[in-house]
Amino acid sequence: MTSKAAPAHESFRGWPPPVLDPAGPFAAPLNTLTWGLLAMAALVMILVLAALAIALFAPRSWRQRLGGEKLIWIAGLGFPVVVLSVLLVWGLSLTNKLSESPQPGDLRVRVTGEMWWWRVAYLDAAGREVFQDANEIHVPVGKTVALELESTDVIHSFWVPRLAGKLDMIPGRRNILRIQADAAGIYSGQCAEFCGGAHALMAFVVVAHAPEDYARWRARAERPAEVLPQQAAGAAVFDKSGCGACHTVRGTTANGVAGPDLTHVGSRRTLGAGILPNNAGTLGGWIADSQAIKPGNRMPAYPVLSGQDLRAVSAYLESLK
Ligand code: HEC
Ligand SMILES: [Cu+2]
Repeated sequence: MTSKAAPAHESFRGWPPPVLDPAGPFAAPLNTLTWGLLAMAALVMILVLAALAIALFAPRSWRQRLGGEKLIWIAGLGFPVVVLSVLLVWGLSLTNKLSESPQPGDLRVRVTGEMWWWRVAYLDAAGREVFQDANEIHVPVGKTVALELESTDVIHSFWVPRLAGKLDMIPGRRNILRIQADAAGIYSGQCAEFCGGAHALMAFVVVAHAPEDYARWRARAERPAEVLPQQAAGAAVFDKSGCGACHTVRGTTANGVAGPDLTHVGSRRTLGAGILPNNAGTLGGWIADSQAIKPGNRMPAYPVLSGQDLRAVSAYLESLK
C-alpha cells in the first residue's frame, strides 16, 4: 500500500488513494501518459516563455527573425500539428487495451451506480448473475477483471485511481473497464461525477486477495446467510421493521432490491458506501439515523426503534459474516 501512513480514522479504506501510484497493468499506462503529457506541456510552456522573452527583450535582429513568416509556419503550425498527432497516437496506443470487451478468462463483475452506493454483481463466464454484494469489489491478485459499469438513475463515474482511470456509468449503457491488482491490499475508490446531494459520500473499496484467499472469500460470499439461533430477536426486529422490503438477506424472507444486499454485511469493511468503518457502533448509528450520517440517502431513519431493538438488529447484521 502507500508509504505514507493514512490518518487513523481513514485507514479502514486506504483514503485518500494516491493518484500517481499505479498498482496494476491498467493503471500504469495512464500514469505514463500523465507524466508524458505533463512533460510535453512543460516543454511547450518553456518554449513559449522563451519566445515571449525574445519578443520583449532581445536585440532587434532576433525579434525580426521571431516575426518571420518561416518561423510562424514551422513553430506556429507545423510544430503543434506534429506534437499533438504524436501525443494522440501514443495516448491511443497506450490506452486501447483498457476498455476492451471481456476476454475469455477474465473475471466478470457488474457494478451498478445507484444514488448513492454501488451494487456489485458477480457474473459467471456467460454473464449470468451468480450473487450480489455492495460497495466492495473483491478480486484475486494478478487476474484481469472486466467490470461492466452501468447505472439505473443518473450518470456516475467509477474511479479507483490505483487500478484504472475514470469511466462513466451511464443509464442504458454498459461500459467495460478492465482492472487488475498486482498486490494484495485495499484500493480505495470514489464516484467521480457529481450525481446529487450525497455524491461526495459515494465511495467504495476494491479488496485484492491472494488467489487462495479469494477462492475462500468467494465460496463464503456465494452461500446464503446463516442466521444464528442467538440472533433470532434481531432477525425478528429486521422483519417487523420492514427492512426486507428494500434489502435482501439470501436464505431468509428478506428479498428487497432497492438497497444493498445484506447477506454478508457483517463481513464488509465499510458501511454507507465506503464512508464508515463497519462495527456494532456504526451499524447501530446508521440504522437509527442514516439521514444524519448521509443526508438525503434513500434509506429512512428509524427513530422508532427502541435501544434494545436497535442493539438486537445491529448484532444480527453484524453476525451475518
Ligand atoms: C426504503 C428502502 C429501505 C429500507 C426500508 C431500509 N433500507 Fe437500509 N438501505 C437502503 C439504501 C438505499 C441504502 C444505501 C444507502 C447509501 O449508502 O446511500 C441502505 C443501506 C443500509 C445499510 C448499509 C449497507 C452497506 O453496506 O453500506 C444497512 C446496514 C441497512 N441499510 C440496514 C437497514 C435496516 C436494518 C433496515 C430496517 C430497520 C433498513 N436498512 C431499511 C434502503 C432501505
Ligand atoms: Cu455518483
